[in-house]
Amino acid sequence: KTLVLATGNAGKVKELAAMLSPLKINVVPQSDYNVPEVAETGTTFVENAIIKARHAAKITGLPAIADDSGLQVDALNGAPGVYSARFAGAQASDQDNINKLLTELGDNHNRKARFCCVLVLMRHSEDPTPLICSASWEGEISHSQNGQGGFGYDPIFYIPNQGCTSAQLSKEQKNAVSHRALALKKLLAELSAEQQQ
Ligand code: ITT
Repeated sequence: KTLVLATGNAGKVKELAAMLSPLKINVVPQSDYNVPEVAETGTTFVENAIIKARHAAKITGLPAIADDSGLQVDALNGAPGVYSARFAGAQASDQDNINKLLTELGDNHNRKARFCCVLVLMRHSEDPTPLICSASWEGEISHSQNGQGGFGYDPIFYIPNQGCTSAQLSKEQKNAVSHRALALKKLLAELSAEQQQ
């Protein structure tokens, strides 16, 4: 059984592949099939994840999982949200996005934020009932960057009960508690329930 990871984000590929590695599934990134990027025209994580999963399933002829995720900052009314990857512009680097976020938040006392992740599994490109699971991870935006692990906004995502940023967690620690880990756990539970029917 082969499953395509419908993402061009190397950080997501690493995390999802590591979390799926105990299963008897052959997990391959969409780059192995030269799947081109598709426009994320949705206004919700769910819409964008469906667009990406359907696109990869169509081109590869294989089942595909897509991940649409982002950071919601309360004091910025939920921004950057679905625009997290492109917050500082279409070609923005993770560092550009972090800089813009820290600038916009300034010294605001309300630093509450959460990562959200929606995972969509399309068994084939015309799948009328894709599996859709979501989860979030509560934290705070730190005043400065810390840690080298993870990707994206991890260096400024402070987790109070761990006393560090998500970039300071080991891969194993992040993959045990992250928004992506939780969403994947739910997806796998739904999948195994379905297979037992
Ligand atoms: P694909 O669409 O190809 O999957 P992308 O990076 O464009 O890649 P998204 O549109 O879902 O993906 O953007 C998600 C952004 O949210 C991502 O680029 C990060 O900046 C941020 N993000 C999501 N999960 C994260 C995590 O676990 N740690 C840090 N930042 C994260």
